[in-house]
Amino acid sequence: MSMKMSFRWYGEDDPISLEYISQIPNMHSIVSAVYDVKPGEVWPRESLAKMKEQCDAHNLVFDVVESIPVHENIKLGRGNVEDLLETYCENIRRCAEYGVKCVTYNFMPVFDWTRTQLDKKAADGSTSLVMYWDQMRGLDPLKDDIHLPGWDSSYTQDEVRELITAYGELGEDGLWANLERFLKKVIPVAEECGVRMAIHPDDPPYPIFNLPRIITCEANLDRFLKLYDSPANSLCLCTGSLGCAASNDVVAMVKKYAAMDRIAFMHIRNVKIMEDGSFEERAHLSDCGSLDIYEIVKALVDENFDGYVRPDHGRMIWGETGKPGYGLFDRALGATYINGLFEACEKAKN
Ligand SMILES: [Mn+2]
Repeated sequence: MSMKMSFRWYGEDDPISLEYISQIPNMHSIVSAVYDVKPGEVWPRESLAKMKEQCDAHNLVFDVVESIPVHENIKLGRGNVEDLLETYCENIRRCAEYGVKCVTYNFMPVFDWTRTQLDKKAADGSTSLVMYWDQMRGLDPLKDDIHLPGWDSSYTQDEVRELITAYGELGEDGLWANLERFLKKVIPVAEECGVRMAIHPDDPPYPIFNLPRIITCEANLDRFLKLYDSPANSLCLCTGSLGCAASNDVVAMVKKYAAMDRIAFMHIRNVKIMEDGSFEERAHLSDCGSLDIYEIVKALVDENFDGYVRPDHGRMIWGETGKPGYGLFDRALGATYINGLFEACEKAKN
């Protein structure tokens, strides 16, 4: 197979061992990050060296980073932006020194993703992450103390309010301008050191609490890619994030951007969109959700995709506990299913 299968690993604190990950058939790459420094700080070489060493020892390659977080001041274009951009570039250089080929990041204001529950029980007893609009409506982060799962608890409620107000004033146009400034600084460095930057779409791909969201749909992905026309400025195409807006034709997007060679990294998972726009994360199989995973993989194979693939979030099954979305069992099932689709599509093509 020409694609490279990968698995996210949260480092030594991850209850899932590299040994277990290496036992999943066709596993090639580890997707990880340095977790011992704050956003905006330089990643210690010792941490990267250790990560590489640990992966090497299990015949896995540490060549994908998810993610180097983008400091809020870069996204807001305020304060010490120039210093922060310099640090960001230095982190790309350091990752490249240790063999990293792909760096994922996102440009979402304040919160990486939004869900209302992380352990919603399905009829079969498995649990998964969900976002239900009836639990979201009526919440106002400017008035209420909100503790949604996944929201960075390092912020105080006052800090969250200040950020939300600042992003409201910035608006979409301001966020686009700051993204362009980021790309103009960072992409030349990535090109120099042979790294493909892969932006992750907003999750979900529409405004939450009036925060501007820009990496959301085909028109905006086109606009993003044109901001800096280089393979080093590419997408992390997350089927589950783009796929929770019914207006996104994920298969068509995969086909188009794979043909342009602007997908560096695929996150593959399925979601079920409900009538009111709420969504539930589901098993990877096409039948379990709203996305046709077979057609997505077929589009990749048709366009000779040779980038990285990882099974994105899984359900919690077989009594496993741990980081919601990031258990071993269902992600391993997902990887195996995706491997099967790739093998079948490649054999049908030849
Ligand atoms: Mn994703």
